[in-house]
Amino acid sequence: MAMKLYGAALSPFVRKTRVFMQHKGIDFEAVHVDPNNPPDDYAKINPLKRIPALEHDGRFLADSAVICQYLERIHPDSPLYPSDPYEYARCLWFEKFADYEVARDCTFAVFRNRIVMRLIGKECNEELVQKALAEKVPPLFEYLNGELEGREFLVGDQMSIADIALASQLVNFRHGGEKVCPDSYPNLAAHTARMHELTHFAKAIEKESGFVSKVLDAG
Ligand SMILES: N[C@@H](CCC(=O)N[C@@H](CS)C(=O)NCC(=O)O)C(=O)O
Repeated sequence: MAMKLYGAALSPFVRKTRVFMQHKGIDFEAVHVDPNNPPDDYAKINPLKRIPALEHDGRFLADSAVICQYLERIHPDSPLYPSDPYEYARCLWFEKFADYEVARDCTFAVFRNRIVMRLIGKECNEELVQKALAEKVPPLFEYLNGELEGREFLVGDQMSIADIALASQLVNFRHGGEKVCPDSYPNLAAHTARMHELTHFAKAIEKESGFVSKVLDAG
């Protein structure tokens, strides 16, 4: 039986997990769960009621980082974690940086206010968005831009979970009407452009952008 991935298309954590699975050629059924209104029994799958969650052979896992590590163990082909111990740890560091720091300021401040709030009929707090853009985002981008100096990928010379996690958060930044400024952060802008051009990201962006435009038009 195919695995089931519970979640919604616009979630950066779900997209990250989906791109990871697609890259590895893992078959899965996408089961829609709206994080703003999850079904009553979803707490049995994830007590935090967050997305994504994975069902495999009747067992469940939650959290994109946990799910991806599990999938890497059971599908080691097309590896998305480096084998060198230090590089492996660096990769986890960048994944965490994307999932917690970049997510907080690019997804939860910018995207959530400008898109999700409209979707659920609430007001966008543009003041909070502007504060994030002026004060919170620049140090994050400066750091990532420096780490990408002379490099194609965040760690080693192959794409890893770190690149996927970061690029996925920056899809939400883009849906929120922002982009990584190429004049201020040329390495990060180039990395983001390369990642977003990859087939699985490009298809997701195209599909999601149509939906985001409708949300904006309706608002
Ligand atoms: N660290 C988690 C974060 C998951 C997360 O925050 N998902 C959001 C959607 S983008 C969610 O489910 N929010 C609903 C809530 O927190 O109640 C992961 O990587 O899976």
